[in-house]
Amino acid sequence: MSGMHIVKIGGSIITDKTKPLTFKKAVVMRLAREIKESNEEIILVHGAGSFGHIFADRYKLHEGYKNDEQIEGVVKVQRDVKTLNMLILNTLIDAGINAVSISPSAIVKCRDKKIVEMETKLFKDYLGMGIMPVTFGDVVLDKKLKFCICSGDQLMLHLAKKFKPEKVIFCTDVDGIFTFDPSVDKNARLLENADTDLLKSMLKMGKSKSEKIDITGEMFGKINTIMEISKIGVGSIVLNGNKKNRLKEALTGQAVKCTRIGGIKGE
Ligand code: IP8
Repeated sequence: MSGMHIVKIGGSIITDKTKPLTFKKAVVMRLAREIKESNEEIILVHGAGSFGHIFADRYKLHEGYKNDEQIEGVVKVQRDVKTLNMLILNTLIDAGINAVSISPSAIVKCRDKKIVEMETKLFKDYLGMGIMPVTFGDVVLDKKLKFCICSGDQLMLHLAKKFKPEKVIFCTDVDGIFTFDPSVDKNARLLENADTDLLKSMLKMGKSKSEKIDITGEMFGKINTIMEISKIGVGSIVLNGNKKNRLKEALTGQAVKCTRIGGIKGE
C-alpha cells in the first residue's frame, strides 16, 4: 500500500444521466471490487448524475436563491443525492469495504459557490480507523446565495488541498482528456500527458456542447479543477471508469490508458 488517494467516480458512469434516478449497480459493484482489490487507502467522492443534475437544473439551484419555489428543489435534490449515496455505500459494503458516508450538506458551507468551511477532520479520523470516507456532490448552504450546488469536483479540490494525497483519480466515461470532444469529433486525440499550459490553451478553445445535462460542466469544469489541483503539487489521472480494471491499475501505479496531469508521487 502506498500513500492515500482521492478518487472521484463521475455521475455519468454510475447513473444514466438522461433518465432520473437510474443507478448502475453493476458498474459500481465492479469499481468497488477494484478498489477493494487495490488495497489502497482512499477517500471516495461521487457525482450526482441523474439523481442530482436533472432536478437541480429544473429548479435552477446553481443560481442560488431566487424564489421560494426553489426550496422544494433544495430538499428534493438533497434527498435524491443521499439516496444515490446510500445505494453506493451499500454496494461498497457488499464488496467488503468498510465505508462511511459523509454528507456535504452537514459539513460544508460555501460563499458565492466556493467552499469556505468544511469539517475535514472527520475524514482523517475515519481513515485512521481504516474506514473509507465517501462524500458526494450535494446542495449546501451558501453564506451569500442561501444555497448552492457543491460539486464532487469542488470537494476533490478542497480535499486535495487539505490532505495532499499521492494522486487524485477522476473516473469518467471517456478514456481521458482529448484534444476535442470525442463524442462529436472523430479526429479527437487522447492526451496521455498534459501540463497546465496545454490545459489552459484547451480551455481557451471553448466549451463543446453536450446533450447530457450537467450543470457543473463535464470535462470543461474538470480541467479547471485539475489545473487548481496541479498548482498545489498533486498529480491527477483522468481515466475511463467504464473500462474494466483501469481504476485498479491506476490505483496500484500500473501503466493504464488515461491522461496524467502533473507529477504523480512515487511514479
Ligand atoms: O455531479 C453535482 O455534483 P457533480 C451535485 O459532482 C448536484 O457535478 C446536486 C447536482
